[in-house]
Amino acid sequence: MGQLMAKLMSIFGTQEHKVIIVGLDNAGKTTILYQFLTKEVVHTCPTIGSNVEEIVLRKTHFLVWDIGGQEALRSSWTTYYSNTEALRDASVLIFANKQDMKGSMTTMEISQFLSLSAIKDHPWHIQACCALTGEGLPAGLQWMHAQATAH
Ligand SMILES: Nc1nc2c(ncn2[C@@H]2O[C@H](COP(=O)(O)OP(=O)(O)OP(=O)(O)O)[C@@H](O)[C@H]2O)c(=O)[nH]1
Ligand SMILES: [Mg+2]
Repeated sequence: MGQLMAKLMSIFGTQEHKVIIVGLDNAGKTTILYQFLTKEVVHTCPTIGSNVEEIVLRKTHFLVWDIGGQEALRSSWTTYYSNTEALRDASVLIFANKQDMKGSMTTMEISQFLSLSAIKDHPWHIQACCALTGEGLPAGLQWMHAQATAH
């Protein structure tokens, strides 16, 4: 019955995938979220707490939590990792944002700096992007979609 429900839910597109965006303050997380939703650059203030929005791509629903990255807020990130049973199967997408800025690190440099190749227990992907133009964001969303629909 559970499997049937899961199948039906996937057909009718009611299954919702939880996405948590974390990263350093000023990295552009909120700008990315609203660029996804509105295809425009919104004016942002540093996030205190979180923003939550639903993104739908080809019937796949993502509930996206964008969490403030300031140092004092980082200890609260764990409270967003509730239902960690589900997050055991999490996929990790790293946005290398602000690629328009002179001197920004390339995806290769970031991968090496963060030792991403050491991540063996989760699928991961690094995507170069610029939240101001939206460049790279659809490709990141496509990867998220592929991960979500592969399970
Ligand atoms: N040049 C450039 N600026 C960007 C880019 N993405 C975001 N910004 C700017 O960076 C600043 C911070 O963006 P936010 O989206 O508020 O950053 P945040 O990661 O949500 O920050 P916190 O909420 O404090 O964690 C804003 O002035 C954005 O306009 C980008 O790709 N290129
Ligand atoms: Mg923010």
